[in-house]
Amino acid sequence: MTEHTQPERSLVLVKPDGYQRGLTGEVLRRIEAKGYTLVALAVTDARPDQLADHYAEHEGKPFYEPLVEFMSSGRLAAAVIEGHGCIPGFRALAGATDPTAALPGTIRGDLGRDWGGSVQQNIVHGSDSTESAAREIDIWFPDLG
Ligand code: DAT
Ligand code: MG
Repeated sequence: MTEHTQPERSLVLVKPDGYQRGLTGEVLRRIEAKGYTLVALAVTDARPDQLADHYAEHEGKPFYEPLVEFMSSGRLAAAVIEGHGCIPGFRALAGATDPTAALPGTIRGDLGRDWGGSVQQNIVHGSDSTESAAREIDIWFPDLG
């Protein structure tokens, strides 16, 4: 079959809650089972400047400070995934932002819950547009072409 469009890339994070709970493999398994390709993978402690860039759109919101604190609370796993439609496709795998509302069958719905904190701990991040993906891939994998 001839491919008519270029595959796109998305930036996925397994957040500190997911990493700490040993769910990195399960998240990556779902990505690969869906058919997307892993093109970069890293386990890292997020630097403050990376989090400031990554979550710039949320600066000033009530959950911003707890969000940055949460994302700094332990190691996370970062991945670049590739495949046609993988930006909305991974968002569908992830499910709704609120893990209580996220549907069973999704990562957040199957594996996440409300822990009573001031920020939602919802296991994964996925880019929400081609522009966000390009920006976020550059934040976490500056050496990736
Ligand atoms: P998403 O991660 O689904 O793209 P987002 O970009 O709107 O969601 O928010 C970034 C993260 O901030 C989200 O994963 C969890 C947290 N968050 C968002 N809205 C929140 C809220 N109203 N209360 C607490 N945490 C929230
Ligand atoms: Mg978002």
